[in-house]
Amino acid sequence: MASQGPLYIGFDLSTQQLKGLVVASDLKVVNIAKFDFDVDSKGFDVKKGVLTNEAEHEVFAPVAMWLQALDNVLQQLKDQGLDFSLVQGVSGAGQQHGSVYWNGQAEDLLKGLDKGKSLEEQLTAALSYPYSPNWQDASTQKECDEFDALLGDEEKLAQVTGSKAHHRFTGPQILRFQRKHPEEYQKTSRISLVSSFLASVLLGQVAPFDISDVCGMNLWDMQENCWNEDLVKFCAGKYGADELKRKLGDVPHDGGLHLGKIHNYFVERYGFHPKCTILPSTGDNPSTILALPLRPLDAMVSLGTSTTFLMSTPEYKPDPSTHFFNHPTTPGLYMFMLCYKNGGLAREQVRDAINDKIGSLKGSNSWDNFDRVMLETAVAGQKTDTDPMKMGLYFPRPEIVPNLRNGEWHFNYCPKKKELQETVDGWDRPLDDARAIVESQMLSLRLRSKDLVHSSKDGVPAQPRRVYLVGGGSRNRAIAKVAGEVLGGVEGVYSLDVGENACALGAAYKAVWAIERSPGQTFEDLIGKRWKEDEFIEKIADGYQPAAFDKYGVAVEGFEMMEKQVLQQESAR
Ligand code: XUL
Repeated sequence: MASQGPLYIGFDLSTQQLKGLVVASDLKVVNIAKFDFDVDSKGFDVKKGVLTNEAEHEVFAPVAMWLQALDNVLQQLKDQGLDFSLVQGVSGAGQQHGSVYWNGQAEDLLKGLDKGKSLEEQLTAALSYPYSPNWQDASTQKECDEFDALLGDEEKLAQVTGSKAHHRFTGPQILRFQRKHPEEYQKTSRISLVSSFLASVLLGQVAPFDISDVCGMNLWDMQENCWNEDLVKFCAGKYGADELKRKLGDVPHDGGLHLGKIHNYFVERYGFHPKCTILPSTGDNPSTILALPLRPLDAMVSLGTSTTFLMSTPEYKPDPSTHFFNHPTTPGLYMFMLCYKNGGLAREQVRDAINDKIGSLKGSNSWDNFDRVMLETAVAGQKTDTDPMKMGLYFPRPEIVPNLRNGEWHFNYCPKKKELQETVDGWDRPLDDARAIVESQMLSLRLRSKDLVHSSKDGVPAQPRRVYLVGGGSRNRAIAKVAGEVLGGVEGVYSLDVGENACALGAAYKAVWAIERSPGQTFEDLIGKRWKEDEFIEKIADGYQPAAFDKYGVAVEGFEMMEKQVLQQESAR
């Protein structure tokens, strides 16, 4: 039966698709529609949602394609019978760091949207540059070096902005943009992030940046919660800081701020209620932590093509290898993030090698052999306490955590002597790689999150309370078991079975909270009261196992030494 109560839309404008997901006040999903950029877009020759200029390591997306997608997704929801007049609030999530450049006509064109024409027809002319640099862009090494050096070094930049300079971060991207495209930069009246671009179109005026997503720019001072003057001035170059600040706009601190009512275009074309409220859209990672009432000490691990580790924490402990963002809804909390390039592909390569070796599943995508071999292998590949521990690094793609070229390295580690040896002596490859690769990915997470976890029970060492797995790998119970053995998880390891929808769901929940909260009520409190744990999550592994957890505490020391050694070797090459 169609829902009669208030409804909320969460959009997810990600790299390869736009999704619109509708929930009711009780958080149940009632509609969902998708637009796949490669398959569904007309007139854009994108691959995996983007265009590339390999010579300059540029990756970018045509903004007009996103406008086409927004009309299409809304039309699909209408065709599904969604009663738009019940929608009280709309929020969204955008791929992080991407920037959109509006020209001097943008405000008028946004305001004057006419229901008789598409968004693409009307707003393409509002852009001073037709493309949005994508988070996979790697064209800004020079600008990153300059950003890191400006405040002293990468530690200092991380201390101030929550992250060292990264190619994809918007500050280095804007710096390169103003140098490479001076005319377009001068014609730019406002700059949006992908998230605030989405809110702008819905609102019919340029929307401010979101308080969490703004931290993905290397321009925001996390502790002062304002623009860092030195960084903005440097980024603006000869055009001046005041001018750039005008382009960036003011940033409200409330992630649930009511930005305004939806533009009449959407009322007339799709049947939205004129009072429907637009809320700030945030980044896709901050939105993902809103897909459940994540408590401090809970961790989310996304096991997709890449690996992402997310925590909500009251502590700000920046480091060049990690990221801190303002929490998207809750002042006083931060989102901690580790963002790797490698993950699923590396595990699949080991799986395929094992299937080839065993023969029974040659050429298949089955995980049966991998899982069995991994669970039969002892912790750290150590059959007896006197054997060395086996550990490795598996990077089919260049990695960012740590910053290393693609490659594979194998080591034996003797914990008593704290000795490392680069060797495959004693390894039965590729079988021993099954446990070693999953351990390697999890040990890296344990190493880098160790300062954020605490003991939540007497006598139990510091570790996450719960580990939630999302993404493709989250359905694999064997991987979940090893993840729990390495990372811990006092209450266990859970899969959040929302498929690829976590991010859109988080955006829709944010809209529910922003509209229905009582004064001062936190997101965690409101969503926590409505969230039905037994329907939304499943416990898939026990988590903390004292003996294994202690052994991995020893292994993590060897792992850290191994990374340092490989980094040294590589820089000497
Ligand atoms: C995070 C990042 C990616 C994108 C993906 O820093 O760059 O996770 O947000 O859309």
